[in-house]
Amino acid sequence: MIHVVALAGGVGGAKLVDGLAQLLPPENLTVIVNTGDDFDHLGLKICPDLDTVCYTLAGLANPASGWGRQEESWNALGVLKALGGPDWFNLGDRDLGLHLERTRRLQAGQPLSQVTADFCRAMGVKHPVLPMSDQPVPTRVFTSQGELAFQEYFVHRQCQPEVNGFRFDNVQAAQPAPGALKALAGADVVVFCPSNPWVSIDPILAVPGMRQAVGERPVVAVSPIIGGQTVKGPAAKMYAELGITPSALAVALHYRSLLAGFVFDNLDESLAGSIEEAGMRTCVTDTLMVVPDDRKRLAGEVIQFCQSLVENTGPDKGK
Ligand code: FO1
Repeated sequence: MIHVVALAGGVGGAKLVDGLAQLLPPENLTVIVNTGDDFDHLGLKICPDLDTVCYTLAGLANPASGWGRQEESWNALGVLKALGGPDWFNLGDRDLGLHLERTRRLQAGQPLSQVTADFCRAMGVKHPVLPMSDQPVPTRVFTSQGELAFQEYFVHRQCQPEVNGFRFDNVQAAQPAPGALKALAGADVVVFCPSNPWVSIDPILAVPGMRQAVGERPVVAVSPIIGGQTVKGPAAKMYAELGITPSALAVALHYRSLLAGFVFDNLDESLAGSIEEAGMRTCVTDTLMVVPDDRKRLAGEVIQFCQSLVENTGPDKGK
């Protein structure tokens, strides 16, 4: 059975990770998660993508939003609001409990990767989930309304300001989290989940050493864009604002130099020729994950595609 390292951001990425985790045992799947979205809020350290992946794998995620927890209550937020505090970022009571404990541990000097591993164990998550780095690498968004912190852009301003670039603060001083490079070196294939290329996958690749380690393995990306639109989030809007027509082809070209294979939706079948011309193999299928069973089905197709790439190209580059 193949060894996979999956790179993931938030909700879309977490769904595919969940499917992969249903088919691959913990020793065959490691997940590396974007932490560029992390921020300090109300004195707490919030790690939205890490939490989304962990809650999803634990079966605790809110099925409606994809982020936060199921069976959530909002008493603390209600009190905060009544007192005139900042209530634009929705933190539920159960979720807050996790943020309190993570913040306490980080302040006591534990690295984020250790805290995440401990929380995964406590929540029954068996597959290794690693933050991209233990050092904070906050994403900054350059917009028509000035430079914004990521969650200020994403949640507070609801992705409305026009985007013209990104910066991953502090990235040169960051290192891949312990275990990340080793997992990549042992992987038969790296899967880029259907996450935002600009602000979910690029920050992971920007951590020094990560792009090179990924580039030494065959890489398969799953498109987060279907029919020119993003399933969730601002990826398509970002492409358009950056002057690139949003499409599965645009995503394939975004990663081009890294990719051995690209998985995209039946709706975009007509792009197959152009994507293959860019030098990668293609897998055209139903990539929309609506109901829980879709995750396992798509993950099965991705694994099969990865296996065929690895078998046909030998143990080397897969290209
Ligand atoms: N996304 C929202 O659109 N609105 C929110 O109020 C919100 C709160 C929130 C709380 C905890 C958490 O882990 C995630 C949360 N998210 C919220 C999602 C998150 O900010 C974004 O989806 C990611 O950063 C992008 O991947």
